[in-house]
Amino acid sequence: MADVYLGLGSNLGDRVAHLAQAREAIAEQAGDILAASAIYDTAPWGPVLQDNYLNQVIRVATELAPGSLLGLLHGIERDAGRDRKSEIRYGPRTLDLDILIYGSRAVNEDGLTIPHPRIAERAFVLVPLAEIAPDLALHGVPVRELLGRIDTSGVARYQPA
Ligand code: A4P
Ligand code: MG
Repeated sequence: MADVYLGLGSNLGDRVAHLAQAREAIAEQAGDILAASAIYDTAPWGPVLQDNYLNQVIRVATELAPGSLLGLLHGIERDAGRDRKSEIRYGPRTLDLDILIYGSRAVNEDGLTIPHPRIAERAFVLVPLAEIAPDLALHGVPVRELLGRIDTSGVARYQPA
């Protein structure tokens, strides 16, 4: 059984529903959700001008191997209407599911890198991750310490209207 952290994101369509459907499908098909951060409203990171995202991080206990888990997550993204062929890198999407951390495993394969290589520079990942796992170490550095190194001003708890 592996202790896995997943990043959830959406900035197209019914963002709250996309995250809820993802959590439901993950709990059904990957394993129990042991912890879930709040949902955060986050300014878009990266080079593409686009709407704000909702982001969340969850901790899941799974028997699935990393590659199988990634395949499952891609299927859940497709079910949310995501079409990878017609999108741009770092651009808008109905649902994005990233494997952030998989136990203590490092994976460096074509199409799968774990820990996810851009965690330390992304407030939209570190703020929710620090909420549920502040002492978790990423390459030897606790998440709460990584969080202290970046600008978190674009990340706020989501308040439904
Ligand atoms: N892939 C490799 N490693 C992983 C992993 N650990 N987890 C591969 C998941 N996928 C992984 O995914 C493209 C391919 O990456 C996958 O098919 C898989 O084989 P992707 O999500 O389209 O893009 P990416 O290259 O993984 O980029 P990355 O860093 O995940 O960025 P995104 O997801 O493209 O960025 N701003 C805010 N505030 N919040 C966001 O959620 N998201 C994006 C999209 C841009 N700006 C954002 C947000
Ligand atoms: Mg991604």
